[in-house]
Amino acid sequence: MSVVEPSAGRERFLGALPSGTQLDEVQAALLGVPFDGAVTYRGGASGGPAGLRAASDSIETYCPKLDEDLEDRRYVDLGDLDCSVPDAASGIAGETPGERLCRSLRTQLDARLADAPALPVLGIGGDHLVAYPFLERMLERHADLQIIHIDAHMDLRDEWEGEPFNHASVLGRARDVMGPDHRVHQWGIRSGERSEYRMAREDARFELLAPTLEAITARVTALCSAGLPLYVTLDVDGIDPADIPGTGTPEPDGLAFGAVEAALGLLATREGRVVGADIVELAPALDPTGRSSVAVARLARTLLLVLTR
Ligand SMILES: [Mn+2]
Repeated sequence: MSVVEPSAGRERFLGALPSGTQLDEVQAALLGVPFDGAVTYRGGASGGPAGLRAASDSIETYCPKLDEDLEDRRYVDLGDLDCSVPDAASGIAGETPGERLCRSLRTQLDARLADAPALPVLGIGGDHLVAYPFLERMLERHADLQIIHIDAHMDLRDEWEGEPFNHASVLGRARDVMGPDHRVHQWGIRSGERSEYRMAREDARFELLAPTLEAITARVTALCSAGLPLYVTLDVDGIDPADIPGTGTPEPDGLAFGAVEAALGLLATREGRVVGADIVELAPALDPTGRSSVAVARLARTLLLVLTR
């Protein structure tokens, strides 16, 4: 049984339980993945986990919109995964550095959760590539997994400069291992190559929802009623850069912060089954005002309330 050490003070809602907490005593766990070596424009997402933990000090544990308080929930911050990229001589399988990194992260993830394999986990990136091992693990565990993909970008490329495992191709790699009953519900996407849009249109397992709260509400309600296992991969650049400028690949005309918070909040109130989530692409250093990290901490609070219900 793992003995876990919180990585922030108790006044922060991340790292909220004292050291010595056992994994079978908690309802969810949080894991940081401070890696941004797979970005295509600007770095900084490696600072995401630390920035989010620090910003969690600035907001309350109580969510007035949901009338729920994280103080009533039991979760633990398991700290960060080792994000060093294994080289070809490391013995870790993988044709490319990105693939070897994903293998290494997956191995660490499985080891951390060996005593509680079904425990819902919130992964904190890092660039979007780090979501791959979390997604892959959930796709393997749930043959009918429903992925809610909130993002500005399709992320369905074959490769980026010769690397198939990149933040611009992470959903493409997930697609490679998806089965016939897996689905991806995309929301907020407004950027991609023509070929990525074509791929999403032609693959019946993908659906691009209208960028409205009504569209996501209807979909979440239907998925929850059907009792299907849900996984949320939240790239913060899905939200408008006016609300979250601290991200590496901003794209105008995004989702309103309040709509995204409301959509995630639905998952806390509907009788759904959310088996895991990640938040990626927060780059605190790209926003000197600090408001991006605070905004993302609000979304992390909501997702923790979802995962611990
Ligand atoms: Mn993106």
